[in-house]
Amino acid sequence: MIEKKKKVSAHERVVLVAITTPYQNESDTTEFLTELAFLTHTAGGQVIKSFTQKLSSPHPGSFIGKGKAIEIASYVKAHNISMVIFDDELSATQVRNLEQIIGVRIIDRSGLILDIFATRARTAHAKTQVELAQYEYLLPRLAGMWTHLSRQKGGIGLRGPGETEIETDRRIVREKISLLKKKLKQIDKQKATQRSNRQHLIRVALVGYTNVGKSTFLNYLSKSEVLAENKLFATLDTTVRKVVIRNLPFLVSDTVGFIRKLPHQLIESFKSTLDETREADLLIHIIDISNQAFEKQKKVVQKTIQEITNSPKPTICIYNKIDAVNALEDENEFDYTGESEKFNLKAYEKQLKKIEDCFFVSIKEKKHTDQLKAFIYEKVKELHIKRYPYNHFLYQE
Ligand SMILES: Nc1nc2c(ncn2[C@@H]2O[C@H](COP(=O)(O)OP(=O)(O)OP(=O)(O)O)[C@@H](O)[C@H]2O)c(=O)[nH]1
Ligand SMILES: [Mg+2]
Repeated sequence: MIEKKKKVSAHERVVLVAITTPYQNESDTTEFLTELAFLTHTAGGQVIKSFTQKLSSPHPGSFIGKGKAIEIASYVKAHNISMVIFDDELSATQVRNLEQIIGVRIIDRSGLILDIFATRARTAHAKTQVELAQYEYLLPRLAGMWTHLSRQKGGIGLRGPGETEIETDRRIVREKISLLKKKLKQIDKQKATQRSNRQHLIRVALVGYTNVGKSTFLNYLSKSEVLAENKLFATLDTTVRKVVIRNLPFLVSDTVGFIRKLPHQLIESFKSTLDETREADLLIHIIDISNQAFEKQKKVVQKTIQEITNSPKPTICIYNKIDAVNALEDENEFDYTGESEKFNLKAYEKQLKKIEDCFFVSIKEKKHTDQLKAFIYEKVKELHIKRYPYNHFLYQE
């Protein structure tokens, strides 16, 4: 029968694998591997080593070359590794072949992300969404899993289960999927009613890559306690808080963070979590400027926002964690040697301010947050007057 166990156990010794291709250069691969290591850490695993291979395209049968797979197999044996995680999505055949060569469990980035989501889901809504995504992910992989399971039972020489059993499982999974979809529809209906019952207030949505400080910012604004921690996907649900700046109340939502190479099953099933974002009057896009890949992360978020919203929305960009950036003090100063690798934050900020509404802050250390708050107040007030012209009492000073 279908087994839905947690994929990564605590302190599991893990090896990571990524490839460089004409579409993903070496520095991209390094960034992806850093992120994959953080994801593994979030899931409770311990990364012992990473392997990379340069390929013109992935091998259809085993993703990486056979020689590389054999090299990994001998490393795995010698270092007591129990799992290998690939940065890209693997087909059922690739998983099966790799498990045969390497001899330990193989999962891919999508499987790992789903695993993290599964352990972090708290509410019925998030749990249902994750479960749906897991079954959608499982469906095309059932055949591969069967071979794996029969081998695990020590069935060397035994034949795997017949086609009929796989078919039975496929049918069960499909039934599960349609049941979960129905359940989600029901939850969505309740949520929509909740949203329409809200007072006439401007709605602001916090968006951003995972771990940039969205929940920390909501806590700062509302003085509430939303879980914020240095792990990926600390937040899976949407939290909405009423915030009051001076005498102006408005609603702020904090939601799931984005990540590159997000499994498409997850985007699909998490669509309704993003309803707040879709319906918001103003977006606040938080960026972690201390992360080397911040510009790419920003683009991924912008692209995802474009996909879920119909028309562009007014947006404020917050470049957070300036306390953690190795920056030059003066905007006219330049690091000619390039040795200290210092970032000219001030010059960069000046340049960006010409093209977008942006603030460079440290939410944690409350650096420049007062100016930011004042700006948010002005923006919300402007939107409020436009939207509710008769509702004067809210913004009279
Ligand atoms: N150095 C520094 N760290 C910060 C700052 N703001 C937030 N953090 C830290 O960044 C980590 C992630 O913060 P969260 O608020 O959980 O981030 P998030 O965007 O809600 O993350 P997810 O919900 O996981 O997507 C936490 O460890 C915070 O303490 C800051 O200004 N500077
Ligand atoms: Mg969060």
